[in-house]
Amino acid sequence: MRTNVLLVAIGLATTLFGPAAQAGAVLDAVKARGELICGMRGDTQGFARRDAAGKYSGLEVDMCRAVAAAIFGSGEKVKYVPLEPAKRFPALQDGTVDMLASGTTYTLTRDATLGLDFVGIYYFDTQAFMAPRKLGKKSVRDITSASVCVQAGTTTMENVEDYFRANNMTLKLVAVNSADELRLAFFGGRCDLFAADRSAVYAARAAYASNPKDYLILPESTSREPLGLIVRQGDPPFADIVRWSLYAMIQAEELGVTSRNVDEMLKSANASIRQLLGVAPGTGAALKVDDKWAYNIIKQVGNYGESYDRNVGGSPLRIPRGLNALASQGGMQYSPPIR
Ligand SMILES: N[C@@H](CCC(=O)N[C@@H](CS)C(=O)NCC(=O)O)C(=O)O
Repeated sequence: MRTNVLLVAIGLATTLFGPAAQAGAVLDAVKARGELICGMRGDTQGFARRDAAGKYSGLEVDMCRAVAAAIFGSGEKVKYVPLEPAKRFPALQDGTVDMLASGTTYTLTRDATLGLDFVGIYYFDTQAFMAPRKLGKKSVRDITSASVCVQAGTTTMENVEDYFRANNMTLKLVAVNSADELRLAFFGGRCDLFAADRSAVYAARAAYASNPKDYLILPESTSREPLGLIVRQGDPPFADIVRWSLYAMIQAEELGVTSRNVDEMLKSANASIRQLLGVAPGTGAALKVDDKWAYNIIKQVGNYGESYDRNVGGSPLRIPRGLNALASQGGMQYSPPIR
């Protein structure tokens, strides 16, 4: 079954890819349009959320703002397109969006067969289960049989099937399409467990549980879900800007450059800071953008840690930094040299 789905996906992908992109064509088109079109998750607290005034915020939104700041000098020049999981790859393949920062796990098959490229990992996620406290399950080890709500078209669904099979647990899968359907199904009592990326589990509990304290997020991480920034294959200059926009945010945190002190830092004698902020020229020309590209990202969006704390680490999500801490702090995030 899964093989068939995969083959259909590969077949579709090969027929759907638009005209072969020529190097620089996407970047040129984005510049000519004056706006970046970014696909992200549907309403996900801390990652991609629209407030009553229509303003988007979240860690994924910040990834898009960073790329716009690098290209245009303004992080505001972004059009956001919320996408449910099954729609995100087609939207990138057919050019509806320029890039995805959409809670999408970097896997070999997706990278190698969809005509897309993963260019960086902005969030090291894992898969988690949530259960109503009254179910009395404190650990996945307490579960022998369960109905599980998941979103179709996700790695989650495959992981849950694999995990239950490997541990001789009885599974009743309730697969739905959108995040809204998932929350309605679970909080409406249609399943024992809610399975998703840990980020989405925290987001759903914080934003949608009538009383978050009634729900327990089980401690086990049942898979690795590195969430990637994704572009169409065939335009390395655009891919480079997306990749290095993320790295600039990480590098800024490593160097102690923040949105608040970045102007002061322009006077720094530190060669790495001078290079990052474009005081020492060169990286802008290499990326075909202004030498102040990283300065603009940091000034407007902040460094990676600032974005993390603002969106994910603070209230209401309070997800510990964990794997997303800098490598120098025991985590996984670090930037190759910006020079
Ligand atoms: N990271 C996994 C899971 C993706 C996933 O489940 N995404 C959900 C929640 S994390 C989503 O994007 N929901 C937003 C929506 O459906 O609008 C994958 O790439 O397959």
